[in-house]
Amino acid sequence: PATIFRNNYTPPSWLVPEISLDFDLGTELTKCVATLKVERNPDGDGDQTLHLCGDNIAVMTLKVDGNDAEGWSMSGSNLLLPLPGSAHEVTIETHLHPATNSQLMGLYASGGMLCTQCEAEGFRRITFFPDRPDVLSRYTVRMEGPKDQFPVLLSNGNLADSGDGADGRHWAVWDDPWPKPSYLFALVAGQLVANRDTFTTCGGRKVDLAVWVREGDLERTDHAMRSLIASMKWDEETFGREYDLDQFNIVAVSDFNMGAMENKGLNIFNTRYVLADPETATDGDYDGVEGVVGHEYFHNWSGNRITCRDWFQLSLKEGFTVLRDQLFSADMGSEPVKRIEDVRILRAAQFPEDSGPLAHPIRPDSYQEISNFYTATVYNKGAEVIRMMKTLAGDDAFRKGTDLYFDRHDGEAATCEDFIKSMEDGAGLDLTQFRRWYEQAGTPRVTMQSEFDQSTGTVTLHFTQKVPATPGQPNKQPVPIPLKVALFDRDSGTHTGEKLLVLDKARQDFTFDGFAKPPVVSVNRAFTAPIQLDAEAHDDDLVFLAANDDDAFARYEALQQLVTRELLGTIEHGPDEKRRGAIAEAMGKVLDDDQIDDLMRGELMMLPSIAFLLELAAPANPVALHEARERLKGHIGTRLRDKLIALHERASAVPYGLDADARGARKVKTQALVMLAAADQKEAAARAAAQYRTATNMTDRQGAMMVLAGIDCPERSELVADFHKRFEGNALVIDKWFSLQANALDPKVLDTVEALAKHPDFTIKNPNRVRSLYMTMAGNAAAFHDESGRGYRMIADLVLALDPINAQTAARFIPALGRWRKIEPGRAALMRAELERIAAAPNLSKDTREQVSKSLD
Ligand code: B3K
Ligand code: ZN
Repeated sequence: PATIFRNNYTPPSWLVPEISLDFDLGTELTKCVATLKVERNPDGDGDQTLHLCGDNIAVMTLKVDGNDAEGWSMSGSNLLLPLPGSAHEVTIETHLHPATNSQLMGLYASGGMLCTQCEAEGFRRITFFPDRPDVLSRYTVRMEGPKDQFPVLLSNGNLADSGDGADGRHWAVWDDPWPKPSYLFALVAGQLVANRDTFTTCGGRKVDLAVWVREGDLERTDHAMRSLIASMKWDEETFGREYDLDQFNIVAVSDFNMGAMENKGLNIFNTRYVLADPETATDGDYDGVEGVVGHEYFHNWSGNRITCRDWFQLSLKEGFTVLRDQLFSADMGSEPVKRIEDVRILRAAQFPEDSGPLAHPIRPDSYQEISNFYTATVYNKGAEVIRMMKTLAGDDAFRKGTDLYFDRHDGEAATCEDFIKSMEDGAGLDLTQFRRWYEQAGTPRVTMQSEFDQSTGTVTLHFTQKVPATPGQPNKQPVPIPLKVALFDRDSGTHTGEKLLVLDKARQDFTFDGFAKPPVVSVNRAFTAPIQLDAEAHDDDLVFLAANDDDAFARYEALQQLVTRELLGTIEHGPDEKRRGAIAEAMGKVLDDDQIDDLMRGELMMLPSIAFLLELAAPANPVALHEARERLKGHIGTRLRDKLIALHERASAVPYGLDADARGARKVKTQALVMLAAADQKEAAARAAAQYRTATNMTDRQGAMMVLAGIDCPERSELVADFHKRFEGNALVIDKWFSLQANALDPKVLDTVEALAKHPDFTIKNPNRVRSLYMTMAGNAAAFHDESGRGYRMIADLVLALDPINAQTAARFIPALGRWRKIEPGRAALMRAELERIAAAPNLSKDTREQVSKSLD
């Protein structure tokens, strides 16, 4: 497959200022007539030929200015149309087959309804078009179809007209006044019902809001609607962004490759991020709905009003929009808890990517298949990079920078460089060296040693930084790393103020004076920089910070570091009794501390993930790491048994509610159960079964089931069956039923996964179902890394079966196997062998081919 390079960008030769699309709808056959007003681009290369992308479509008719076109040809799947002169009207008819579109890109059918997904390159599966984000057009869409089958007809923009036709047919015309790239086009037709509300913008525009779902799901849409209204208000208040159409529609679809899609005025969502009620959705699911509804809404400015010049600039919209949704969720809930969650995701998903064969800068230099670059790096590290600008600028200056960016580039297809320049000019930053964060892949490694001079009362912090080599980038330069630091007096437990240090050289020292004794150093507070920090702190200092740090993130971090140190030590030379004691004691303080709320307590109780630990231990035996982690949990559970039981009981008495206290209670309830289960399975099984049986909500039920699924006891099979029976027919909860079992800490879990793949509810055609079984198993270290290699084989078998059906989803399983360099040699060889088996298959998709070949390099 061809590699596309960022540096080869050239402006389009032809522009399409207007397009009208006319759809004659049917699930088996949809006819599409596209009329493009094309104009030669004065800034283009003067190419006489109009290049139109196509994918899996054929030309039925082609006209230029009303006459049959002449001299056109196909180049692969693309259409080449030589055009003299500088402006024409091109009309193209294509025939689409939504029911057989299993890739879920372009126009497809999902449960009888029709919907589209065009980002990144799906529009070319609908009609021939210059399918690149720097071609912006005004869209008018007419669609017509049988009214009983498609009573609801939606597209981007505002409804302009509608009416009934002959033979039970009807039609609608939608008009979007805002020029947009083709990837933001959307159409939905089907039997849907709406939860409606209105929002009046700060400028007085009354917007009709609707969340469209299938009939039975309506009662689960209130949280999505509340989240939408909150997002609209928040973006006005926080970023000065007002909505710009009279309508805003969200549609929930059960077959969807990703989380959701920000199509202008018509967001299309995976049902998973729309539907929520207490009985079927966990607190985590509620947060997911709020975050994704916010994310897609925020794209209306960061993505739609200002879009990307080319796909290398993807982080321009995604990194910024992730930061915006993170800040939104922090404002809606607990800021420190949200920060901890975001860092946990970064460490578990992005750090491994950044140190593996698929590492790429947040603004990549090349790609074969752009779908492979919707990554944790582009999204989450991209958000961290913009967060650093905010830290460096301060909140007010940062807002000046974003205001300037929105103002300067409104209506344009912009670049990351445009964003950086706006930040420099608006926020008053010099980002010359900072640009390296866009250029270089790899998580910077920072070391810190502190040195105390008794005679002068000074403390010197000695830092080094190194950005590791990554594929194609052997030599790296230092980046500016903003680090919030505080120096604590170990007697009083206080510090004299937080400082922001900017580390911009390979080695650098910072000196502080006025200390009678060596202080305890707290570094990278609030995780101001996305780095791996190796600070030489004594265990006692970590214990001190875990108990005393006034930065909630730093407190969490100290405990995580202490646990990490112990787990890495355990797999090298066995447990350290003294440290284990210190950990249990620190955890005990967490349980007792009435200064922190339960949401934070729940965070502090979670041990670092295996994915994160593998980054530090590599190459390692993941199963040994997993077992060490379980044993440490068991040790804590045994030592703190009484406190954990008391906590579980206190939390169980809190009635259901969506307020922070009630949510916090549910969070610590399950965390307590998890620790108790690691200590005494039998006792915990009874407690978990009781929690399941008395559960009034999915958070408690899922938490109990998660623990039970890992314990070989009579209640397990009974309650697993009960769960299925209770929620039969609710696809999202049946997804949970699959993933709870695939996630179980059970030696027989691979047998279970194999059996579940044959369950009548399993289907390889639905991405949510596939992920709930297989992505979960791939994330279950003890299962996936089973010594026999069976976990690896099952994932490879899945990739081979899924690739022809849904290449995008199949390719997402490759990174799990691609991590073989982090794994001890025996297992690594088995992982590689599976990658080779995939690579040897004929007709692999471009998506899977790119990921596999890079993973083997
Ligand atoms: N922009 C979409 C991503 C769709 C990508 C499909 N390959 C979702 C989002 O980030 O909001
Ligand atoms: Zn996005």
